[in-house]
Amino acid sequence: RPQARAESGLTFPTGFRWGTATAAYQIEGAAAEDGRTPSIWDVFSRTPGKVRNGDTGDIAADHYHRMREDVALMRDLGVSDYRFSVSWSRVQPTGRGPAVQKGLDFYRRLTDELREAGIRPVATLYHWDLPQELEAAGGWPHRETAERFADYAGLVAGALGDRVATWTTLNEPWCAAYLGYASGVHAPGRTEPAAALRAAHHFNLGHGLAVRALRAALPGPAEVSLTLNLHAVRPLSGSEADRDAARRIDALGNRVFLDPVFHGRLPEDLVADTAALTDWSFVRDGDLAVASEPIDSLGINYYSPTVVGAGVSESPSPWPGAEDRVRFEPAPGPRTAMDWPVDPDGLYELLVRLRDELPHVPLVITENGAAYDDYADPSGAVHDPERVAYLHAHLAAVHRALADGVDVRGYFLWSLLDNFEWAYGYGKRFGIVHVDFATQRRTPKDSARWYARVVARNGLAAS
Ligand code: GBH
Repeated sequence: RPQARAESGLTFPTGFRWGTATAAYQIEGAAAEDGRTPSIWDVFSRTPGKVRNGDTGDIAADHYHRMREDVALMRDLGVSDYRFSVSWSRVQPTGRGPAVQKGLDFYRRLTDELREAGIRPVATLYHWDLPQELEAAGGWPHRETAERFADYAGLVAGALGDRVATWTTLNEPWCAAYLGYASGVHAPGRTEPAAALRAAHHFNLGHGLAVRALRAALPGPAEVSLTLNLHAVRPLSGSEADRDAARRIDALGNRVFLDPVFHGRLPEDLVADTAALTDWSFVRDGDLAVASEPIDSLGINYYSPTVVGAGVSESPSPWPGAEDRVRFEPAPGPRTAMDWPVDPDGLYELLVRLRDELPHVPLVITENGAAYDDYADPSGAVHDPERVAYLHAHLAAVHRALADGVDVRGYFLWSLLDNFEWAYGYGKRFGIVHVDFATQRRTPKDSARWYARVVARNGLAAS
C-alpha cells in the first residue's frame, strides 16, 4: 500500500467536497450601502488602537461590487462548494424587526451566480459581526441576543431557503466569546471573563434556537451545521500538572461547545474550574435540550495545535478562569506569517478524537490555510511556495484520517481572497488569490493553480 500511494498520490473519496471559504466583514466592504448599519466590527475597527494600521472593513476586497468576478475565479478553480457568511447588519441592520430587501438581494444574486457556476452555496449565519444595536443592549452575554439570532436565522432561511445547500449557524463561537469578551482583542473588545462564559452559553443556546428556526423556515430538508475552532491540545509533559492544564483547556476550548451541542450537558469539570467566576445560573432549565437540537454535520476550522503546561498566562486572557493555572508554549517547528506553528499532525489528532467521541457525526473541514508573505516576480506572477507546502501537508493529514475511518466529507480552503484579517488588518494575507487593495486587482497565486489541480484530480499528486 505505501508503495501504491507513492506512485499514485492520495485520492479522496468520490463526492468529496472541495471548497473555498470567506466571511462577510472580511471581504464585502460597502459598509454603509443599501441600508447596512454598523456591526460590532465596524465600531471596533474604527476605534483607534484596536486594529493594526487603523485598518477597517469599509472597503475590504470590495466583494459587494465584484461578486461576479469572484465567482468566476471559483469557477476557474473548479471547486464544488463555496462557504460565505451573511452579514446580519446588511439584512437586519438593528438586529430586530423586518429584513432589508436590498441586503437580502445581494445574497440572492450571489447564490444565483454560484448555482449557475455549478457551485454549492454553504452559508454561515454568524461570522462575528453582531449588529451594534444588539451589543448596546448587552451583546452575547445577554440572553436576548440568542433569541434575536434565531429570529434572524429564520428570516434569512425564509428568503434564501430554496438556494442554499448547507446552513451553518455560527463560525467559531470560541473566538467570538473569548476573544470578544475576555481578552478583548476582537470586537466588541470587552475584558470581562465572567461575561465571556455567559456569551459561550448564549452561543450554544442561540445555535440550538437557530437550528429550530431553520428547520421551521426551510422549504425542504437541508444540511444544518455548526463550525467550531476546536483545539488540538497537547500537554507539555506527562506530568499530572501539565495534563491537568490540558484538561482545563480542553474543557474551556472544546467541551464547552461539544458537550451542550452533542450531549445536552455542561462539562462538570468546567463548572468546577470556573466556580470563582460564575455559578452558571444563567443556564436555565431546557437550555441544554435546545442546544443539543440534532444537526447534520460538524465543521472544524484548524490552523495549529495548542501546547499547554501548568503555569500562568498573560492577562487579559482568552481563557476565563485558567489564567493562573495554564501557560501556553509555542509548538516547535516552522511558523506561518501569523507566527502560528505548522503542525498537520494536530489536525489528524483532532479528527481521530472526533471519530471516537462522535462516531455518527459527519465532519467537514470548514477552514484550513495559512498566511504567508508572497512574492511577485517581474511578470506579475505571485508565488507562495510555503502556502502550497502547508496545504499539501494538511490535506495529507486529512487523507490519513480518512484512511483511519474518520468520516470527513469536505475541505474548505481559507481563503479564496486576501482579506481583512481581523485585528491584523490587511497586513496578513491568507488568500490563494492575491488582492491589490489599492486597485482591487485579483491575481491567482501559484497556490490557486495548485488547488485547481487538487480539485480536478480529487486528491494530491505523488510528491
Ligand atoms: C479563523 O479564526 C477565522 O474564522 C477567520 O475569519 C480568520 O480569517 C482565519 O481563521 C485566520 O485567522 O496562538 O499559535 O496558538 C482563527 C482562529 C484562534 C486560530 C487562535 C489561531 C491561535 C494560534 N484562531 N489560534 S496560536
